[in-house]
Amino acid sequence: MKITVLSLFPEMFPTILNESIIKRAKENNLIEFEIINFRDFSTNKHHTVDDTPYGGGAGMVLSVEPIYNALLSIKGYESALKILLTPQGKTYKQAIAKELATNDHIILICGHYEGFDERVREYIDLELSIGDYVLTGGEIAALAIIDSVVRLLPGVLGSKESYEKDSFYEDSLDYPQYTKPREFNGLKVPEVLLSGNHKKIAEWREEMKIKRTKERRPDLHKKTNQN
Ligand code: 6GU
Repeated sequence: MKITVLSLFPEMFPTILNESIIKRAKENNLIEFEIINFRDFSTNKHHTVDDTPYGGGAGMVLSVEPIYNALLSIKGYESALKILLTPQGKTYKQAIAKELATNDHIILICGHYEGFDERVREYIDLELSIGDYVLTGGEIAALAIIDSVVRLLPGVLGSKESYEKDSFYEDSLDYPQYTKPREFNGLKVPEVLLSGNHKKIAEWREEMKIKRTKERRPDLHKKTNQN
């Protein structure tokens, strides 16, 4: 898979993309990144990428031209899935991560300031938000999306780290986990986990998943219709 990012702050990306699981996925050629500063595609003398809004009002609006020119410069851009990152987008969920992970090439466009010239939306396929709060720009949203998509690509996680038991994988939360020591400050590990009875342990985990989802995320619980 290839992920292209259009951003005015390309230096926000390398640290996170060069660590841990994403770094390993790159080394194994499972993912390739291309980070483009769309300021480089401004055609005016001062390389501006924004201007004051028509009709007046505060702040600056990102111009359509540099973004359009940057998109056209991307090899294979016609067939790539082009995604605009804004607080007005569809709320990002694990189900969307699974869908994105099936694409060969996605393009993430990060905005700043008061938003994009509305005409940018003519050239994209999907608009996403990572939740109901406002970020100063789309970069952190792009990184959240990248991280969640890359770990779903075949071969990225070993079977030990597998995503199939993740929270949200089947619209439910994870069960509680414990490791050594058996007792800490009087807090004991549940007896069943020490029993060696795999059937009992699996039953307990399933029960805890349902209990947790019901208590913490009644919305998810209702959706999956467990009791
Ligand atoms: Cl994608 N961008 C910005 N600027 N703020 C956000 C967001 C995106 N998602 C949630 N808040």
